[in-house]
Amino acid sequence: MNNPSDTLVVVFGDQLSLNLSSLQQSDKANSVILMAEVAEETVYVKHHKKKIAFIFSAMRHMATRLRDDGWQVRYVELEDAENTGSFTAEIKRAVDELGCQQVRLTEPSEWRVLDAMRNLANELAVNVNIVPDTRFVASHEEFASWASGRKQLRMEYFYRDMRRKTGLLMDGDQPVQGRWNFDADNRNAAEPDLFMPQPLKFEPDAITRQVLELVERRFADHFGDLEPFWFGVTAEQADQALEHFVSNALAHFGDYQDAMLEGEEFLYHSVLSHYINVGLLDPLAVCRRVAEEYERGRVPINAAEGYIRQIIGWREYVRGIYWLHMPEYVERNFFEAERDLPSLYWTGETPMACLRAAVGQTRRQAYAHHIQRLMVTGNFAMLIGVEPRQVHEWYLAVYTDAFEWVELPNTLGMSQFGDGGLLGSKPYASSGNYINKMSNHCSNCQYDVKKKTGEKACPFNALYWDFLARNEAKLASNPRLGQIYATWRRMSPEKQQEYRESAATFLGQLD
Ligand code: FAD
Ligand code: DLZ
Ligand code: SF4
Repeated sequence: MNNPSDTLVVVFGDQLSLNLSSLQQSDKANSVILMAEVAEETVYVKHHKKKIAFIFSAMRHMATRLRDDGWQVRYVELEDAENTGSFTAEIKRAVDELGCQQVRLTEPSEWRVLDAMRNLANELAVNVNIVPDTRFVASHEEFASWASGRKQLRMEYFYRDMRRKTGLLMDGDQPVQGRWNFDADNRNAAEPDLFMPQPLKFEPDAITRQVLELVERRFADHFGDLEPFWFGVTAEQADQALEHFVSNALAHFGDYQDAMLEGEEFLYHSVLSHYINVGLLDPLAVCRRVAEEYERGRVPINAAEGYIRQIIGWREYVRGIYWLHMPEYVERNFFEAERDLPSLYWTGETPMACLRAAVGQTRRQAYAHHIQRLMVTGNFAMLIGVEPRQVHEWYLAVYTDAFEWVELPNTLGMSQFGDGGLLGSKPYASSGNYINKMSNHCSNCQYDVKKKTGEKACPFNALYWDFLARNEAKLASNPRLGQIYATWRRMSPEKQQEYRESAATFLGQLD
């Protein structure tokens, strides 16, 4: 680079979008793009091997694509001799070596990195221009203004505003078919089906194979199976995966959204979150594609609405909560839970069939669907009282789609109720009954889901009541738990004692 007025445009590993705001505001002739594989990002939590491979390979493919499009790209590989190992040091090195006059970046998705970038701006002699990330429906300001003055934040109301804003599934100013939410139609248990759809899988190309070799060598002690590695790593492949989902699974997405089946890792889920979160798919474009299928009469409303709600509703809502409450959000621990995360979260070794299935596929695929995350691994951690930060760090490490802005509110808020009800109105606590209703795991389990206490009883049953009893002072005033506490109080002291002893025996044997 010879032009001293050049701009260094920093593109992070989850900003792999050609329409990224920092790129749109820069010109090819006077800019150099910096992309860096840095050790610091790979170990701040020890990410699943597949996740590191996915991000590095997608970054390398993006660099090639940007060069093909005429950009100058400075790509720093993990093992480059000069690699300093951190974003800030790599930016400083690039500014010095290239003589850049300014740095531009799209706002990092995580508070930790934004903070580092703001500090860097104070240290560098050149201007650091941080521009908003326009790949979301709601800006930070919009969410903050929606939230301000409300006593309680509820996703459903925010979601309706996002429907109005995007015009998705709208008939003028009314929702199509007269209802905003078709969730009541989405509670079916799935049946084993030989023709169950599978996500589209891709053969690793030469770039991915190089990355796989690197990850195997450098991150052998990280959790998870690296191979088979079948994720797409380009925007074109992510688009193909979207089309595949739309044609094969979307129609049943709603019906079986909450279902779990032994041996079926994906059911009718889209398995697109990792593509969306790193920028290979645009969330709004995905929703438009889904709405189009509904408008053409190819999928029912409960599928299209249910799917779109996850993206313009939940995804946007959790991002809003994250930015409204960071950095203190991560410290929250409403129940003052202190237990360490049991080792079964890493080994998958447990006689509990539902947990074994969820952890096992997490290890194999770096993926589990929402109900497994919420009602199996999340529910169990909350019932046994694991410290929320440890639960958070586990989820952040083990899923390919996990970036703190989306993972933390889902884990600490939605699944652990660690924020005391900021994100959701009541804890997602349940006994074995829920898992039995929504899955066939119990028939494969050495525990008996119908038994309430004792050695053979499903541990979720006693743990559920023990959790409620332990936290009565904090939860009893919650209007949504009134009936449950009334049931607890109606139990005889002997019955209550039996539940609590059964839970204590189980917990005593755990790790
Ligand atoms: P589908 O079931 O096909 O859903 C469609 C899309 O909707 C997803 O691709 C995703 O983009 C979006 N979506 C669905 N639910 C949510 C949600 N609650 N929050 C945000 N987006 C949502 N999602 C992440 O993207 N990253 C995470 O790190 C993450 N951590 C989670 C941790 C816990 C404890 C829980 C309960 C949920 C978490 N989720 C997370 C939300 C959800 O489980 C995943 O988005 C989903 O399982 C991804 O699989 P999929 O693409 O097949 O999703
Ligand atoms: C998750 C991740 C990993 C493992 N490695 C890198 C990396 O080496 N370089 C990079 O730019 N991004 C990486 N990422 C994604 C970042 O953690 C993510 O982009 C930041 O959290 C953004 O705030
Ligand atoms: Fe899970 Fe209990 Fe069913 Fe076993 S019996 S699969 S532990 S819910």
